[in-house]
Amino acid sequence: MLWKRFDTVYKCVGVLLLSWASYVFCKPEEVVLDRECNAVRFLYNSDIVVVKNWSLVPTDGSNCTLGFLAFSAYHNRENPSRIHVSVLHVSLPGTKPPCDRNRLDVIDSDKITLLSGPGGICGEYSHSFDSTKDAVYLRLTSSNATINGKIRVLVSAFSTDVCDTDKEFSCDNGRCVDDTMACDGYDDCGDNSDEEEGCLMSTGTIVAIVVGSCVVVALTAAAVVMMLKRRTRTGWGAGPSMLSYSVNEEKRPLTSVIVY
Ligand SMILES: [Ca+2]
Repeated sequence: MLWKRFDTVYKCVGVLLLSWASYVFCKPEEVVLDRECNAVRFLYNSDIVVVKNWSLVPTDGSNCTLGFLAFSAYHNRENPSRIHVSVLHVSLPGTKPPCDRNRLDVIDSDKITLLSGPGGICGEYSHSFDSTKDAVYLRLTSSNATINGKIRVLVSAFSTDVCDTDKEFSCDNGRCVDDTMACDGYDDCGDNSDEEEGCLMSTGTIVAIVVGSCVVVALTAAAVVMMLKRRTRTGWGAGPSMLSYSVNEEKRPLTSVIVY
């Protein structure tokens, strides 16, 4: 009986954990550049590109290039999706462009045009770029396998076509991005309109809400159980009194009985 009383608590915890998991798993997928040299990935929404093992990046004069091809189920090939590239963080040995030893280049769909300019990206640099068509390439060139550099780049597919409002978020700048990219903590529109103030809660805030809510529900359930036990002991509210009479009972006059 007591076990069933806490059924509501378990349901509450389940719903809150599902909400938290939904928030966590809607984050952009992390893509490790050094594990996917010379590959091309389909980009349905957004990815975060990082480098984890610099010894895997060629230092023989060649490079490590990872391509992204925007793919959307909502727009046709006559009006293909494009890619917004946002360099969130770069820390590469060097000072600033032109970068000679270690550099990151952002290359347009034609595989020739350097969106990031002829000097490349090194040192500490933060900027964003838009592809002209549906592909973009990140090219990493390194001369040292032991450098302790860091790269964190956001690539986001967007469209300038008419938005499918059932499945896409309409940015203030006229772009469309997948619904899953709204309120995920990253500026995918390019004008930050998909990250309106207050729409994103930190992981700590979410954990605090989950724990706090479940404690409140557990305490409420415990109070209800204690109240029910108390009622059982005192008999209060245990059912109708045995002294009650039926209002429909017919009142008959007393008559004398003659015994022979
Ligand atoms: Ca976003």
